[in-house]
Amino acid sequence: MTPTITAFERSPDRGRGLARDMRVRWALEEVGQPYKVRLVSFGAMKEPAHRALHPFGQIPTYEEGDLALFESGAIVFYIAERHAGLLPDDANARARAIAWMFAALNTIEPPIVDRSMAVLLERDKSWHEERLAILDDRVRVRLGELSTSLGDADWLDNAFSAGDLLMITVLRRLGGSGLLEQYSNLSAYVARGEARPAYQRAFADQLAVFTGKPPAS
Ligand code: GTB
Repeated sequence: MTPTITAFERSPDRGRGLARDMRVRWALEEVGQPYKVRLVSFGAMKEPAHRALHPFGQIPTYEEGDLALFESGAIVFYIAERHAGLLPDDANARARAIAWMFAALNTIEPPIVDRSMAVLLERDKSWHEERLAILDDRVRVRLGELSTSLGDADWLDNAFSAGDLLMITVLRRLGGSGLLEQYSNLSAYVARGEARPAYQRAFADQLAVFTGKPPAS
């Protein structure tokens, strides 16, 4: 059965792969699972029909037969559990890859989101610069630790996994901040993820929603 995901009808990033449906698209592309996309407006997201799929009235959602899922991390995990390619077979390596999925969403993403929200919503406040410096420092602490852990490896734990997929989508949100560039191995890591054919297909599909052009084949 072909799953259906939801995505922004009009993404604030103009389809540059920052909205969280990108993670789900990328995971589906990595495992070779075709999918459909239902685009939703900001208004429709808050209507009962969408809230029946997503209690918080957000995207992405994932529907497959009787199953309706929300939370991008849970959706990527579901996909990774059911298809080969995103989690190792070895039990210990699999558990470590899952730990990296949680690390991406629970440890690295929160300070990055705090920073982007401050840039988006608090620019006009008198204390903005002072607060931004604090938020930048918090992000730098985590990037420094992540950079040390990655070292000169290609991926977080040997083979590419759903942990890398989530981590790279999280780190991409720092684009334009200049923070990622301070860690050359992390910049190269993100570029390595973005170079994957599955990522490129997912990105082109998300961009096509905004440009109205079908992805180049
Ligand atoms: N924890 C949830 C998950 O991981 O699925 C969070 C889902 C979420 O934040 N969804 C956002 C949403 O639906 C879109 S991704 N927002 C509408 C609302 O809450 O009313 C967040 C996002 C949106 C846009 C950009 N951008 O344009 O740069 C980046 C990230």
